[in-house]
Amino acid sequence: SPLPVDPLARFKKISQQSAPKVLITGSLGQLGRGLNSVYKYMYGNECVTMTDIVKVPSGATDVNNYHYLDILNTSAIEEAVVNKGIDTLIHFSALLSAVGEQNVPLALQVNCRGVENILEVARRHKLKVFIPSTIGAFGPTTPRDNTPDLTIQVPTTIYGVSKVYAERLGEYYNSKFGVDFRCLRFPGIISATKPGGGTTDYAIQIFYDALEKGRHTCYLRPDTVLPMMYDTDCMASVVQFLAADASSLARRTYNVTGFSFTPEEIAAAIRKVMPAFEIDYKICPIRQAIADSWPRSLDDSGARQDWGWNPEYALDETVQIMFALLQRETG
Ligand code: AKB
Repeated sequence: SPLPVDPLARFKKISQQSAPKVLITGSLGQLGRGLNSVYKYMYGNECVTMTDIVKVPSGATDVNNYHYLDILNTSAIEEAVVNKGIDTLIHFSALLSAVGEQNVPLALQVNCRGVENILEVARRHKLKVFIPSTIGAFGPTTPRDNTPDLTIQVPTTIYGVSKVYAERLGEYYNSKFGVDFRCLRFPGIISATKPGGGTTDYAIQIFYDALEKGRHTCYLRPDTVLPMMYDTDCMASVVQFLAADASSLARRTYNVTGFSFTPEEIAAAIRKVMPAFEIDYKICPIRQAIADSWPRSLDDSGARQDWGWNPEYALDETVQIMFALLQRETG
């Protein structure tokens, strides 16, 4: 069935600039494939090099120009940058919040050593570099509603600690060495791709379960409010932020967000499309504690003012497009 909106249409507006040469790390994760499609659509097949450490899933038709790249190996990153004439690094490799708690040494390696390597390569080769941060970079002492760009950041997960480190190290590389570092703090991202190891993952799994079983068992309490954003808005925020003139940026790290809801509220939105949908709850204490330490909503007025950020999807539109995409995927 046709999609309610053409997800790529808005990117035409941004594609007036000359084509960047982009390398994406962790490109087979939740966000990489979508961003690859957007850049390909805007500038043609050759502008993106996708990299990761796993094999391409069989049947994937959207993966092109793909290479093995271990972000813990600085000279391998450099080799790819030099060989491909890269000018922009988009660093998506990371262990997410829930899985990070299960393997702290690996989280430190991937999330901290990886960021150090990426920033060093960006410094040496004068690259623009995007590293996402997250609501996880805030903690229980942060104001939880309308959390501003500049506020208390005392996270209680290794994921959050590593993301504050990435933010601070990137800002330091910017002021000390002039590296064009850019960073957005994302809420939970809702996409038609399975994520791995996050606290906000239920907001994706709920759609797969709705279509497969007509019901979902949620690991968060029904009243847990978290900020979220639909995939296309997330892609637009990256592309638009990277294209923004450096002189318009008041800082290098901004909040961006879409809308906030509880499991109860998303279940109600799903029932508008699938009236028989049911939800029940089996709380995971680890993920609940993480969610309870995070903001309920983000203030992204800085991004709106400085570089024109403007999300397009609210909850109902997100539900509609998720069903349309997943139904198309499963035939
Ligand atoms: C997670 O839940 O860990 C991520 C995030 C909000 O950064 N999706």
